[in-house]
Amino acid sequence: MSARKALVLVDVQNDFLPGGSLAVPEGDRIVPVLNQYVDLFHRAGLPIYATRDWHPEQTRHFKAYGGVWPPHCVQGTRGAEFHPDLKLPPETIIISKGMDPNEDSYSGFQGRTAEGRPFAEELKARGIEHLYVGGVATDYCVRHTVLDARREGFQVTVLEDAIRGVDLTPGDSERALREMVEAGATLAQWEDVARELTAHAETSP
Ligand code: VGL
Ligand code: ZN
Repeated sequence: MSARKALVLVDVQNDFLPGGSLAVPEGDRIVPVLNQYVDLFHRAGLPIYATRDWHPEQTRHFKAYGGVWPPHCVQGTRGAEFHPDLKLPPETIIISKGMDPNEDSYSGFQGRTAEGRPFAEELKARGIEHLYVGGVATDYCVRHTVLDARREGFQVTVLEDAIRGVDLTPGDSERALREMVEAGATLAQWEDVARELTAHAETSP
């Protein structure tokens, strides 16, 4: 029997995309690809999660308070909104993270649902065993989310054509991908995933 699947979109927010305060180069190029994945999972009746960085104005995560980043994804600002071209179905479950002013919270697994349920608990309560992960940034939030997912025992497929990195140091994204694979994640592209989900739908009762 195949494991119950879910799509996880990591931090597809204005501040992480071109024009934003912490823009991932070419980050907007993945938005149409993410929309295809959203459509695929939605049609298959599978859950879709969208994580978001959701910081207070003052947090040790920001340069001004001892961190390394310029202000970004401050709660309630335009920069914290999902990219306007991202087509999220109304059933999408939002996972917010980074609210604690003393924590960076790069991982979606440090996040919670609107009801305050930790992400891992939420997934386990729904019987989800296999996560398909896309979004930004490959070398920060995608990396931390994928590594935590493996630690929590989930199967993980990284959507190689639907991620982009910051590369503060050249090669960071490549290294992050290698690390994710070493932790047991699988890399896949659109054709692989479309085939997997279609095959799954055909063999389901
Ligand atoms: C992120 C830097 C700072 C991310 C969040 O979502 O990858 N990166 N905060
Ligand atoms: Zn952040």
